[in-house]
Formats: sequence, structure tokens, C-alpha cells
Amino acid sequence: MSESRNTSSSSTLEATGSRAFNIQPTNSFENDSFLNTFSRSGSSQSFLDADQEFSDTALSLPNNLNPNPIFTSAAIFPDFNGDGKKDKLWRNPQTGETAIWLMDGTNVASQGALKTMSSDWDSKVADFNGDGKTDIIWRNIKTGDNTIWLMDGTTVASEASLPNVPTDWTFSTGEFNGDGKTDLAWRNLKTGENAVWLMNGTQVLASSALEAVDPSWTGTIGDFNRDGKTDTLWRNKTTGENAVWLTNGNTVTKTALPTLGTDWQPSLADFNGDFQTDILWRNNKTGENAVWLMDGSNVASQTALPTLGAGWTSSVGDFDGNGKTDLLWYNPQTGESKVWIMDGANVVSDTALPTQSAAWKTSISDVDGDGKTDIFLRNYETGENKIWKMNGSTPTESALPTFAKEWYTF
Ligand SMILES: [Ca+2]
Ligand SMILES: [Ca+2]
Ligand SMILES: [Ca+2]
Ligand SMILES: [Ca+2]
Repeated sequence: MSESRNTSSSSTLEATGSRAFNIQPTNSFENDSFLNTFSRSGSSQSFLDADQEFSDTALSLPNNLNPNPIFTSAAIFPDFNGDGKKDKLWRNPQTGETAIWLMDGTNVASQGALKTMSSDWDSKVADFNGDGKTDIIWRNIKTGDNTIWLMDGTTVASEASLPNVPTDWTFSTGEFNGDGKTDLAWRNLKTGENAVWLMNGTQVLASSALEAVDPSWTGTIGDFNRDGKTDTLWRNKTTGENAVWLTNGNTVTKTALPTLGTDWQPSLADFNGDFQTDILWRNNKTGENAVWLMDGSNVASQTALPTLGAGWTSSVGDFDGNGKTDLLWYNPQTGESKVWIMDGANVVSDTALPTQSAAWKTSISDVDGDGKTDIFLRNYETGENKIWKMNGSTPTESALPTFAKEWYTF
């Protein structure tokens, strides 16, 4: 990793300046990103608002019944009206139209159209003012302009532009000071520069440069030590090296983790429900899977899971609502899916769900706020939608309104 560049003004991303960066280059509306919840915009930000559970400064406790902040945070899974029932954000990538479904279990309680944002604008969800209602940040990938919408249900309560950040930089959302208000981590994929903006609503309270990290490293955000502040898993795509940075304010504690071949890809989860991020590893060539249960930046155990053919992809949920992450597996070629209920590194049960035509894509969302993750299915050939309300690995299916097939959701 590179030397600290905190003192270099050229590497500092000033709030008023013109530099910026990324940890998770993702587009929320890409079809193939739906299953990988924790590595798209919603997902690797997984544990960002852990402070809502652990900090005295946090606001009201989440309405959602899940004990784990991953699944209650409005900064991770959209909940635009803060009722604990996760909602759906929609986008038409052809027209730039944007819409919201406020969910009430298996009903769409209300539907609202938002302002049109051209396809140059990418979005991520966050909670910048810490009111438990999901907000939206837009970044124009052509111009580097940035805009925040503070949301109240289907209404944009306020809107403000942030400083422009050149397009070499990408960002992810995080929680760096533990105040329950989502912050931004910027990474320059060309230079390896990193910076953080501490946010208060639409205001950039402070910006600071972090140590630069060579672009061969990819950062993924999670809370590894349960302090409600975002840490980073760094993985070197070229060498297979791994490291964790525990971050507390401006103090960074770095720990090297074991090296794992470059065919392995990490996802973040919390399999034993101790609110410390664990790592799911999947080898996309061999289909092998493994769990590292983490204790802070220490690998407490490494366990191989059953192998699942290379066509399968995973996303994390908590289908029995006990705070321990479970896995939803999906095979996009065959339309098969299955749920693994997890207890630590043990697969408690492995249950096949009804096979669907491969036109159906899944996303996860606890639509009734009972703490058990449900599965939203959308048919991108017909525009049909339905919900599998989950009770453990048992789905109960309900139809939802059809929405023109050009629209994407996650
Ligand atoms: Ca809601
Ligand atoms: Ca908010
Ligand atoms: Ca914050
Ligand atoms: Ca569980």
C-alpha cells in the first residue's frame, strides 16, 4: 500500500474543490447487479448505519424488527417513508424517469413519480440527514456533477447540489463518524487517491484525504468491529492479497489478511449475528465457497461451504429474521434459486425455491417490516412483478402490479 498522502494538497479532495473517487463502481440499475446486493450500491455499504443501533447519538430505533443493522438501515435498503417496510426505487434507463413504490407488505401502498434524470446520472441510496428515511444521491458520470435528494416518502423534501468531482473519481456511501448520517468515500481509480466527505444532510461538513492505495486494490465497505463506523476490506485483484483497515475518525489501523487466489471474490455479510462483518468467498471458476468469520480484523475461522456450480450467484438476506445473514442463490441460466439458512459457517438448511423462467430477476427487500427478508421478483420480458414473502426458506407468493418492462428496480 502506498505512503500516506494526507499532507499533499494535491491529493486532498476539498469539499469546494474538483477532485473525487470510488470504492464501488456500480450502477444501481444494471440488471446483472440485482442479486449481488452487497456489492452494488445498496449492498457493500452493508453495515454503514450500524450506529443507529449502537450510538447514543442515533435517532429513533428502526421500525424494522430485524436485530441486525444491516437489514434495518434506511441507508442500505430503501425505506423512503421510514416505516420499516422496505420500498422500491424504479428507473427507466431509456427515458430517465424515476419512480417509487412505497410497500406495505404485499401491497403497493402508494406510487409516486419523481423528477426525470437522464441516463447520464447514476444513483445510490443513503440517509444523509439520519431521519431513517432513505435519500438519493445522483452523480453525473459524464460531467462529475452531484446532487442529493432528501426524501420524505415519494416527495423530494429538499434538493441540493454538491461540489463537482471529476469523473476519474467514483464514490461509495459509508458511515465514517458514527453520527447516523451517511458519508461519502471517494476513490480515484486512476491515481489510487482516496478521500472522505463527512455529510450533514446536503452539506459537506468536512473533507479529508485518506492514504492513497494503488488502483490494483479494490475497497469494500463494512463495519468489522461493531463501532458503528465504516471500515474497509481491501483486495488486490492482481495478487490476491487482502487487508482490513479499521477506521475511527482519522485513525486507520491496518491488518493484512491471508492471501486468496484471484479467482475468489468476496461478499460481506454477518453470518453469526455478532454485528461484526464476515466474508463470504466464492470461486467463480470452481464453484467453491468459503466463509471467514471475522472478529474485528482477525480471521477467527475459515470454513469451506458446499460447492455450487459456477453458474450460481449469491446475494445476502436474512430470511428467518434472526440477525444472522442467510444466502439466496440464483442460477440465471436455469432460473433455479435456493436458500441457505446460515448459522455462523454452518449451512443449517438448503432449500430449493420454485424454479422460474430466467426472465424473472430477483431482488431482496423486507416489504412488511417483520425482519425477515422477502424476495421481489420482476419479469423483464413482461413487466410482471410478484413477491415471495419469506418465512425462513418457505415462500408465499403474491402478485404485484405490472410495470412497463423498460423499468428497472433493485
Ligand atoms: Ca417504507
Ligand atoms: Ca433521510
Ligand atoms: Ca456520518
Ligand atoms: Ca438468518
